[in-house]
This record gives sequence, structure tokens and C-alpha cells, in this order.
Amino acid sequence: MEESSLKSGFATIVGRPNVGKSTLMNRLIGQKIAITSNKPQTTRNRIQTVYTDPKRGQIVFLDTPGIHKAKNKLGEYMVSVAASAMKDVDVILWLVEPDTEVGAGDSHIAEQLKKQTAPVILVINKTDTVPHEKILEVIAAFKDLLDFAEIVPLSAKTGDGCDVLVEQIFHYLPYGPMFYDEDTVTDQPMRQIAAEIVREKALHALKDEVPHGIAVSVEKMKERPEKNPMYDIEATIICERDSHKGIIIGKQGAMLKKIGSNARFELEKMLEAKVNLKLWVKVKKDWRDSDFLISNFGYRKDEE
Ligand SMILES: Nc1nc2c(ncn2[C@@H]2O[C@H](COP(=O)(O)OP(=O)(O)OP(=O)(O)O)[C@@H](O)[C@H]2O)c(=O)[nH]1
Ligand SMILES: [Mg+2]
Repeated sequence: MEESSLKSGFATIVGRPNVGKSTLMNRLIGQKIAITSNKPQTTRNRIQTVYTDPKRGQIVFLDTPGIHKAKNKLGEYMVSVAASAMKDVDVILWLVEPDTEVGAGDSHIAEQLKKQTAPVILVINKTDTVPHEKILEVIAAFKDLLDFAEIVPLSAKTGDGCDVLVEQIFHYLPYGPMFYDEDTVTDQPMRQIAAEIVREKALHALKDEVPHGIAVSVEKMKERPEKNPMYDIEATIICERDSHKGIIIGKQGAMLKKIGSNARFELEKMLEAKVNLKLWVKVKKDWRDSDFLISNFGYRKDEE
């Protein structure tokens, strides 16, 4: 294929928390890079991944934290990450759930999108959860909020409609060579992905307010110089209260063991090696309102 017929550009995925942004990005690139959960505010940083089609070109996806009413400094940081990821991109994908009424959260996002210069594709996700006829009602509810470039219903879970979205995204990308090597998948360092996997397993295992106050830092990640690949990983789960620490550790350490073995299973798959995972739990009171601790746990403005 002629170099000059390739298209390459940036596509940012935005939307309320929990609408399936990270699930969609993972689905589109065909690999799990961003963690996902049924708890809102799972994603905290901008996560960049690359979709390469040697014939068509390259889409650089930016997954962002859900846009919500921030209740602490971490929340403010997350919302600002989403806002800045909408600037200077080629196309914005606004993901919504298949609701027939537009809520306050989505109206607020529509206002922000009006200020952007990039074309906006409305993506109605989770179509697998509603009868087919309902999709038309959802489209009717959203279609006049903005001058959408396209409206694409799909299911990130089943993959239904995802090809159409890729097609539409390429339509709005400029002609130009690929930005990254064909085998580049993400800008996330391995250590960061490892920390996120531990956080995901904690999100899945814990209930109520505990998961929201968790951060994970990986202190050590080292490959042993042995014939069979093996990693030693040490990580700390940071929580906000002593009572949370008790819950995370669980009766006779059962909860921490569960988080650890689920994380180890996935780390071993990712690294294609045995993993010796050691987990600790530490309390940092109200860390989500401390600029110092927020940036210390990897949520930094300079990473935007
Ligand atoms: N049924 C169904 N569930 C979905 C679909 N896409 C995502 N989900 C589920 O929705 C929940 C939220 O998914 P995420 O991908 O973590 O959502 P997000 O928008 O990235 O959320 P934040 O990072 O918190 O903003 C998870 O339980 C997913 O499994 C879909 O197409 N159909
Ligand atoms: Mg997410």
C-alpha cells in the first residue's frame, strides 16, 4: 500500500464514569491494557493505546477518566485529565449508555463538547442490554444535543458494531504516516500496568466506599536471572482508613490472598512468566485530598 494513502491520528474516548470507555478501547485494540470494573471512576489517568492496520493506518486512542462532579482533589485531577485529552485530537468519541432520557451528567458533557473543535462521534454503548427498537429512541433523545459527525450504536462487550466505529474514525483522520512502530500497543510502562492489575483485582473484590480510596504502588518488579522466566513483584495497596485496611486484609488475610492470587494469575499471563507477588497494605489518611500523595501515587499533571 502506498505510504500516502495511510491515515493516522488521535481519537479520544470520553463520557460519564462506568459507560464502558476502557472496555471499548480494549476491545478495539484487541488487548486488555486499561483496567475495567463495574465501579464508577475506575480509570484515573489518560491511557494511550495504538490500533494499527497496515492497509489503512493508525488510530491512537486516548482512554480518559469518567467526567463527574469531583468530590476531592483526585477527582478534580481526573476530570482535568479528561478535559485536556479532548484538545488537539482528530476525533472525539462520546460514549453513552442506551438511556432514552439525557441525564444531568451527559448534558454537562455535551456543553463541554460544544467548545471542542474536533468532530464528535456519539457512541451508544451496551446495546446488548436493550431491545433493538429501543436504540432508535436513544438516538432520538441524544441526536440534537450536538452537531454529531456520526452516531454509532455498539456493544463493547460483544464486539457488535465495533467495525463500523473503526471505519468511521478513519474517515475523520488526516492522511499521513503512522506515528508509532506497527507493534507499539501502549505508552503505559509495565510497572504501571502491573499496579493497575492489582488495583483492578482490589476493585473487583471490595465493596462500598473502600475501592474508591485505593491506590497501588509497585515498589519492586524484577526478573530473576534464571532459565525459566520469573518475576518478583512487590506492591502496596494504599487505603484511607484503618478500618479499610482491616477489610482489605480480611479474616485471616483471606481478602488480601484473593486479591493477590487473582492479580498474580493475570500478571503471569501478561508477562508470560511465573510471578512471585508480595502485597502490603498501608493507610495514608485522606490521600485523595493531598496534592503530594496524589502525585506520589502516579497521578501527575505532567503525565497528561
Ligand atoms: N453489558 C455490557 N456491559 C458493558 C459493555 N461495555 C462495558 N460494560 C461494563 O460496564 C462496566 C464499566 O466498564 P468500564 O470499561 O470500566 O467503564 P469506563 O467508562 O471505563 O468507567 P470509568 O473508568 O470508571 O470512567 C463494566 O462492568 C463493563 O464490563 C457493553 O457493551 N455491554
Ligand atoms: Mg475506564
